[in-house]
Amino acid sequence: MELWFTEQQTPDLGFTCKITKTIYTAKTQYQDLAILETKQFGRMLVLDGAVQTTIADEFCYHELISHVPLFTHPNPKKVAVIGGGDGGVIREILKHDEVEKAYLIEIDREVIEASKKYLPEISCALDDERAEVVITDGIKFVSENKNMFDVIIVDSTDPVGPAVGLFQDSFYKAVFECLKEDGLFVAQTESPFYDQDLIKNVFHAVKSIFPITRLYLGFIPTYPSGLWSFTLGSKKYDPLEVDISKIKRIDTKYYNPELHKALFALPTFVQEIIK
Ligand code: AG3
Repeated sequence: MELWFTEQQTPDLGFTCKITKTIYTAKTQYQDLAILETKQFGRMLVLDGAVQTTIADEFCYHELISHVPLFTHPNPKKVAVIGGGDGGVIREILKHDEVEKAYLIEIDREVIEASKKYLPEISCALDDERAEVVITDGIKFVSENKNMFDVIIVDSTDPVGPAVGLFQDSFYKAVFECLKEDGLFVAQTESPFYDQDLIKNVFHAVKSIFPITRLYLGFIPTYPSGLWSFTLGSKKYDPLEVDISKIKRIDTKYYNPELHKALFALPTFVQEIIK
């Protein structure tokens, strides 16, 4: 018998994968969690029915959300990830030698535990001595800590359920305060094809708080429409002013220095969204 998993990406569109095994399912305190073995993408983490990451394409998302901010900041020593319990962003952050400490601020302990057990390729750096896991609400953490980080990366789920607050103006204000005086942050901000209002609202909210606000795009095959956006807010450093000849070569499959600025070149319909 064939088994298929479908994420209902919009009320009128599904993304369907053939699965060979349901590896693990749980109802956590915050969400429904599943680890599936798919034919096309290998093991897949699903939260509340939405694909979070897969072994085959996780590098696209994790590299894009990590290396753009980290290579924009000249000396990122203290970095925080809000969400991202699978550990993929932490793994990428720790490829940067100057990083002294990377904090994972995750609300749902069970995401971390399931990822450690079933997605070791992604979660492998969580036990690194430079990584520190804090189980708490990201909004609370960011509000309670001031002037602490060089870079903050918001690796949230979609703006429904536990992540709603991570897309609100008050959260971006708290992120601003939580960053050092020359700090910067990046948040994943969904698909420019399906989530135009969200991108517009986030962009303008960030722009009203941070001196520099930029949107960049990447391709993530398993996410709605494949085309994905990231919003960067910075107090001082502009990703478009980076001297790319000084970017160190690290082991990546998507990110490279030549792409660093090119990612910010937007299709006309995306320029329109943030105008
Ligand atoms: N966080 C962003 C996932 C958004 C996907 N949305 C969807 N499938 N509807 C991914 C976490 C990876 N560390």
